[in-house]
Amino acid sequence: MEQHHLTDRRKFIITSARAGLALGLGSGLLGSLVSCSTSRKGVTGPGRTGFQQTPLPYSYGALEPVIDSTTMDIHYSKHAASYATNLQQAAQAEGVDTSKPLEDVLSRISKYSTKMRNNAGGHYNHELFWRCMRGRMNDNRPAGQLLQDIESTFGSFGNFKLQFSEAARNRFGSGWAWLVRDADKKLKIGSTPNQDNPLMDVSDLKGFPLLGLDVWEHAYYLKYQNKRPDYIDNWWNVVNWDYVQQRYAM
Ligand code: MN3
Repeated sequence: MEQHHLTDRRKFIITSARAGLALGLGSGLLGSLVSCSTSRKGVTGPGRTGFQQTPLPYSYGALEPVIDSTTMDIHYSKHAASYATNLQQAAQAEGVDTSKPLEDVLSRISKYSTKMRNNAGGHYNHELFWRCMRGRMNDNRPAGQLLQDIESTFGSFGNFKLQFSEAARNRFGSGWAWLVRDADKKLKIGSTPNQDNPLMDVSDLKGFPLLGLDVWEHAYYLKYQNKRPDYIDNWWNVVNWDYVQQRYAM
């Protein structure tokens, strides 16, 4: 299974490299595109998510010991895969043009079915979630403008983590915790129920998602059982701040 991912990933990188050469892109820009999400219809960036599940950017075991390999396998290949499949069914049934970004659907989600809401959200949230993580790092923190703005908004990086963790702990039942940039370009922390997200017109929390944390039990139960706070505390060590910064710079 992991071999299969690597193969897909390699194919994508080769395709992207060709596309990059065709567009005359420098290797620096190409590098940042490669780390963004991808789809079979071509390169998509953080503001353009496709309707297909893209390859996991690392192996199932890459986030050990914070997130165990079995959880990642089931989460990616079963839970997230079925959101993508069900989203494609809903898109076909409801006449959605899947060559357009999924973000277009999310911003008008109240016009669609509950099946669309649950699966468009589920697919988008997981595509983002995988990219918001990487292998464990000590003293893992953002840098540059994002760090400065986190410090000026929340007082300190430590305070930011406390507030975000609290939002994640206190989300009753299933849902997500978020760091977003709102319409006034301010950083904001919040949470959403089920598979809703801050791009949806029905969401109380609105903004462009920079960082998302899945607090559904399927994301942590095998390793952490009922101890959601331990999962949240450990998760900070695998946040991919480079990716979050890339989204913030958009
Ligand atoms: Mn999940």
